[in-house]
Amino acid sequence: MQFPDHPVPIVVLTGAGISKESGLDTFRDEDGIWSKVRIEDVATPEAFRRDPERVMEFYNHRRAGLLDPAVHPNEAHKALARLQESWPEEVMVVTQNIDNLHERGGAKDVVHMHGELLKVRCEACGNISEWLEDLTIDTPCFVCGSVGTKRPHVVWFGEMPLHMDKIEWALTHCGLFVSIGTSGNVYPAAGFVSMARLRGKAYTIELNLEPSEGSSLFHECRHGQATDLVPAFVDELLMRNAA
Ligand code: BJW
Repeated sequence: MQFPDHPVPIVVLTGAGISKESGLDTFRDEDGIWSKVRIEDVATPEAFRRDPERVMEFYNHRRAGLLDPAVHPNEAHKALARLQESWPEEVMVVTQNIDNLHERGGAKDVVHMHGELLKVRCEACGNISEWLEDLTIDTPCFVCGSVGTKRPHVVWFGEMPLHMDKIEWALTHCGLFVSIGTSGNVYPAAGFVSMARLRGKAYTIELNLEPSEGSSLFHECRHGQATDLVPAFVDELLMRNAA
């Protein structure tokens, strides 16, 4: 299969690697988050039921890290916003990341399949609201007044990722699928490349520091830092389109 020779709808999937050069940790690299805390202690509904304070402390720490003034969107986030702005067809950015660096880099309508760190959800009334401070188990819901029902608006293992209908539709109708900075360890995101190839008949490209778990499934792989690879790839796409 060849690289598309005309503008096609694009789906871009991003993971923690795209935000690494902005100063946010990845999960499965040697110094990543899962080398410091156990998934079973902080990223499952069971962990939250067993020890909500521990889980909230984990997300409070990461929220404060994201709000650190030294953390900015990098050239890879900005390049994807430039692609959305200039590409004649739809460019859907689907991210597994719960940070807001795509939006701050200028991207529009970002699909956060694993939730958002700067939002909390009330399990009693379902209200989702922006949240920039520490969250505690005593924080009442300002909509329904319940106490002990607020949680980080993130998707833990065993929970259903968000916006799946919209994502699957886009994967089925895209002509190009680009996966950036993700290790391909977590489903359903790890299965998107196959869905785009088989259902969408898309050309598929991986841009990652190193070969991911599923790198053999892609038509093409480029390896290096996201801030080098992504701007160069976007320039290449826009030049092909201009030619
Ligand atoms: C760079 C770089 C640089 C570094 N430049 N690159 C099918 C088969 C087997 C299991 C399952 C299956 N389907 C579902 C499952 C179960 C499970 C799962 O996948 N388990 C696996 C471990 C096998 N999946 C789920 O539970 C999901 N839910 C689900 O499927 O629901 C269906 C269902 C539910 C109920 C009933 C019935 C059905 C939910 C998954 C939730 C994931 N949540 C987390 C944490 C929450 C958010 C948070 O706290 O941030 O999401 S886990 C964590 O991993 C986080 C990430 O979004 C996710 C992916 O990680 P990512 O982004 O790939 O990061 P890394 O660190 O792994 O990789 C970074 C990459 O970047 C590396 O390759 C580096 O080399 C690279 N890199 N620097 C470029 N500068």
